[in-house]
Amino acid sequence: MGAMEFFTPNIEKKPSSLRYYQEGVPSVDVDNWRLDICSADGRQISLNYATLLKLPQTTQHRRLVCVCNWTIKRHWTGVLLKDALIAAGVDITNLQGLFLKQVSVGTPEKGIYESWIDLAGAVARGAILAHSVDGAPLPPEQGYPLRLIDFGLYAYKNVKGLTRLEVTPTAQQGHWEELAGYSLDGTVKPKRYYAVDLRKHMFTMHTGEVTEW
Ligand SMILES: Nc1nc2c(c(=O)[nH]1)N[C@H]1C(S)=C(S)[C@@H](COP(=O)(O)O)O[C@H]1N2
Ligand SMILES: [Mo]
Repeated sequence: MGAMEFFTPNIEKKPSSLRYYQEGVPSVDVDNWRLDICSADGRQISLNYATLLKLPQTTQHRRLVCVCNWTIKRHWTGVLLKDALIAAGVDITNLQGLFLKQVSVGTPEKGIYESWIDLAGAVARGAILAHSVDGAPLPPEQGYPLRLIDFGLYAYKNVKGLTRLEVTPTAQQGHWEELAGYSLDGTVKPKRYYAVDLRKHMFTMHTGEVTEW
């Protein structure tokens, strides 16, 4: 894969990720980092970074949308959420009515960031656990070592610096839902957004992932 394949135009115009790391950028030692995945019945497994890299990998050119009206399309590499759940022994044929709680590493000063998403929907939409963007490991402020992205949802539903996933029957409000009244569901709305990569305002006419530009 050539470097050009992973080029994002106007990347220097992207809003600062420091503004979108509510709990502060954690410093993660990847040798001690784990992704814990907890099933609905309480069984838990821990995947280390090397194990994650051994699962089937996927690179996808998809658009992330922030609720505050900017969006950027980049090349995300990682593992399908579905494949990580299978590796954890989660029965993915029966996810209806369940939610996925995501928990960040956090910092001692500002705590952690959590988000609950509809699990069946996330799997159906091809949500990914991304460890790289545009061909390089995630920079610390963009969620190193791992972030979940469900491209049908606003980015506040997608946790950077991820360390724990829990399958659960109930959803709670995360940081921005509580503070700013953003919807618990988080589905991207039909609206005008500023596309950083295109350097222009664009409309999307439907709800969910923006795939037409
Ligand atoms: N752990 C954590 N993840 C987070 C956030 C956060 O504050 N903490 N902010 C979210 C919001 S509101 C946005 S817009 C995106 C920003 O991602 P970026 O740093 O790649 O721009 O991260 C999301 N994930
Ligand atoms: Mo956001």
